[in-house]
Amino acid sequence: EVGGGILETWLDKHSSMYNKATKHPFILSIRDGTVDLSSFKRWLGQDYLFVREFVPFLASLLLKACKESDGDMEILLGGMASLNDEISWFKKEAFKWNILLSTIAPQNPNKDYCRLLESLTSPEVNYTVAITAFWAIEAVYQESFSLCLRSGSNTPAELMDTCQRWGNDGFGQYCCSLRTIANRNLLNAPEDVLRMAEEAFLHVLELEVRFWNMSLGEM
Ligand code: HMH
Repeated sequence: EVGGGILETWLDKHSSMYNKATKHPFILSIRDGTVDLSSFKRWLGQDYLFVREFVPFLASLLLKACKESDGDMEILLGGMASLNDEISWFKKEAFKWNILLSTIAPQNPNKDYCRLLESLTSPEVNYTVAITAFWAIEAVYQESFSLCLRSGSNTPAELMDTCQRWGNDGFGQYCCSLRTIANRNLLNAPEDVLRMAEEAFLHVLELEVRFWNMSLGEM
């Protein structure tokens, strides 16, 4: 069930935008070992704020999944458990880098991304649209950070833990499960839902690029 779905069609159709999101200069600088640590610290602080906003979105998705399918619910519940761990990890990591999380204010690209999450949290938003966006959000990080773990990469030792968090095989499997779920729902979706899901997918890619740009200090 890996290839041949609607998401694969969209990945192909929008491959240039997808590559901009998954092979961003910020990620390439981590992989090449040339990363500016102030950029990394900016990313870390902003992503902590993003992940906190991610919780109500995932909660709303879980609520929708409970009404749709038991199998989906279990996968998303696993995601919720990881998110709990992730928030603790951010706190530990911030301490390691001397970042005071309580003093960080969200920058505009982050605010815009959180606004998208908030709009997708509404009960009126179709489950298929929301799960498509959720898959895209997770897949961009998985693809990006796994690039920094490939053989031949020059990722600094102190950033390996970060890259492993989203680049590890378990997270890769999780993203695969999300893609399967989204594809199954898209296959049965009416035309207007398909259009909204593709729009949400593109919106996520756009905001991921802006989020990486923000980390580089370019807004
Ligand atoms: C901006 N996108 C952003 N932050 C994250 N932590 C993820 C995706 C993956 O959870």
